[in-house]
Amino acid sequence: MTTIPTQDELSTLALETARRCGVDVEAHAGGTDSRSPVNGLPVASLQWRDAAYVDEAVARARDAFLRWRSVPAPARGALVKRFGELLAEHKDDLATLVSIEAGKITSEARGEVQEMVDICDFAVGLSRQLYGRTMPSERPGHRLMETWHPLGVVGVVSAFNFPAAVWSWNTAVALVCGDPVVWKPSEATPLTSLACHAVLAQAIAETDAPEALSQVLLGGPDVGQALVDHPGVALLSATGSTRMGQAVGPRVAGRFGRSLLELGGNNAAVVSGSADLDLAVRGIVFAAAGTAGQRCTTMRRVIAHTSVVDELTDRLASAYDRLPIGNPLTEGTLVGPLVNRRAYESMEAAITTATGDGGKLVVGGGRAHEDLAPEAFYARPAIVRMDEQTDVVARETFAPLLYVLPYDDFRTAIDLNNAVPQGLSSSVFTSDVREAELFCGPEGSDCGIVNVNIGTSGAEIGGAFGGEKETGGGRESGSDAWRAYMRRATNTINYSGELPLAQGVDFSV
Ligand code: UN1
Repeated sequence: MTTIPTQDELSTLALETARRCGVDVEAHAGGTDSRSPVNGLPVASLQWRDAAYVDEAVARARDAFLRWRSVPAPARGALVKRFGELLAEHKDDLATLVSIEAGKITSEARGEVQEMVDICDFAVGLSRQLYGRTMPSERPGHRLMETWHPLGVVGVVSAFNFPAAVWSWNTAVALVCGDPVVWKPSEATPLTSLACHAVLAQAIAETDAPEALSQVLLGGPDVGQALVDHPGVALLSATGSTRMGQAVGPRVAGRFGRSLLELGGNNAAVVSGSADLDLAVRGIVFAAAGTAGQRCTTMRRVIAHTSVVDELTDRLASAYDRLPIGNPLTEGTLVGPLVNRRAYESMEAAITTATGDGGKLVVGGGRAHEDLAPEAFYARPAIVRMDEQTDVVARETFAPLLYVLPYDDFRTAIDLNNAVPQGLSSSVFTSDVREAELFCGPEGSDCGIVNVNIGTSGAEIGGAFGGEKETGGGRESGSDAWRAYMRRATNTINYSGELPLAQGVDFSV
């Protein structure tokens, strides 16, 4: 039986932890309550900014940009190096805040902070590798090349479920690219964001970098909207629902700003008849029930070959029966709470719709620990066996709800994988190299992340993260995602003493 901390216990722990990360809690006190999903009760009361303040914040960021853009990139890397060291020192404290505000179990919360340390390492290396190409010029005595320059102020709008790591992916890379960041975090996770910012502020102070390289604006949707609309924000990186992205994308495009969108996912695993089922079960349970189903990469669909679908479903159901649900701060818990009542209700509504469509609830559903924590929403991870991919299956329900569908022919499985509006992550469990390659190839999964014999979630930072279709098309984190944070100049350098024109044009006077 789990124990749920009282309001006092949790609030004291949260504020003390934030203080240890360098947050001046008293200076921010007052105003708006935030609740912890752990007990559903208020954990902190903090001042919110209003939309009018965004102007001032962007102006400060702009000043910082004008200085930071001329600092050599490897010297910018020195700031990010220090930031990564401080994050590692504060790993446990930041993880505690993530658990309290996002409801993540300790191991996953620590993993989130590790992801921040990792992206700092990556960005430090990147600070010496912001490569441009050189191209052969068609003209004698000419050189053609491209140079990458800092872009400008980056606005980051982040979601509750990765309240720290997603900001750090953007921030570590933006900083080495020469860009300051103005951050509007989720309303649900204010202390985590203040703590992350405080750690970065310390690194900024220690390395004599401009203070306004990092700003965090606690506030409501109006603050996010003001950032979206501000002409001084060169890149707006937003993580959240597809609906949010549909509002943000066109607004930023309307002012010819750049946007980087990380929106909904409806991620599937195809489990072939040749799959190693032990591996598949473990991979699916982590990806589908881990983080209480609240990752954008959470597995929401399993498309299993008819020869294994029954056995797989039974084995998943028995694993689900053994999942320890409860206080995410307690050792041994694997499934923490949902973020709020709305999330729980949408899960229940989806189960009702799915069973109305002919689906069979195999395991889970309903609430755990209602007696211990009447204001919190601990959902029992659920599996619904479906014959067909109905509308509700094609929607993203941000909760631990997994649909299992059968298939006969591998190409049908690929079609089912792709027949949803979202395109973030996907995986195939198979021992057949031809199936694996087909799934990864041009006729295979249409997602931005395509895995073999691992689940859909838990990507490393080294790769580019993001997806297609309603997922928004953005890529952040590793690989060459840095290019979104810089502007490219193409340079033609003439050292010939003549002036030959391209394409053989003759214009002699
Ligand atoms: C998200 O859910 O918004 O691949 C990000 C993963 C994590 C990031 C998820 N590295 O699951």
